[in-house]
Amino acid sequence: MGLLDRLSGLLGLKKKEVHVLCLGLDNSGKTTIINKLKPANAQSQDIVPTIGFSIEKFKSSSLSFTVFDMSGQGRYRNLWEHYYKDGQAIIFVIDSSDRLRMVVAKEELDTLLNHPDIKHRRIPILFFANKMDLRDAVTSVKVSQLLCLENIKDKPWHICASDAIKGEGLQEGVDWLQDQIQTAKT
Ligand SMILES: Nc1nc2c(ncn2[C@@H]2O[C@H](COP(=O)(O)OP(=O)(O)OP(=O)(O)O)[C@@H](O)[C@H]2O)c(=O)[nH]1
Ligand SMILES: [Mg+2]
Repeated sequence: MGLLDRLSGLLGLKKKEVHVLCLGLDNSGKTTIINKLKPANAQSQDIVPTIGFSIEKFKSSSLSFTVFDMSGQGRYRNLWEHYYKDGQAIIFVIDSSDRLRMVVAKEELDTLLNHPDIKHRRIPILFFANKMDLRDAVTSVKVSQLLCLENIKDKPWHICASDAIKGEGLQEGVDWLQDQIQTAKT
């Protein structure tokens, strides 16, 4: 750590760093969400399907997030578990208009929740019921029922309806995550 870093840390100017995993099926909108959380001048105009994973950064009022934006494609999903240990929070994104694959999203969530590196930790999970702008989208309450979120008793979780293209619902989610992380550390 450099002298400047240390000084700004001591003065409380430096934001706490948090490692977050962004998970969910391909095409659910993970990269679009993370991109929208960056300052306008750092946002990419061209979002393409993620290959493997990509490391992104964004800040909230008091935290500095490093996000592992994982690919949701079937062939890359086995990469997710290698990053569970270092994750301090999870953002799980669902395409609310993709009724057909909701059951696959649930399977992936259940596998995640039962993983030894996750199962016994009080890691906060923020769900985005994304693509709310689409006509076929079901409500966040319905998404929560389809994924049986009420069964998650040992971890703090929260679900937000979002439209990542317009950026709606994202701030509410990040505010919740920030609160959880700060409460856990104090
Ligand atoms: N209508 C609508 N489209 C969205 C929304 N969020 C993302 N998209 C679109 O959905 C497509 C997939 O978005 P990505 O952000 O690449 O999805 P991803 O989850 O990162 O996908 P992988 O990287 O393949 O796992 C893109 O065409 C986005 O523009 C949303 O809220 N509403
Ligand atoms: Mg992506």
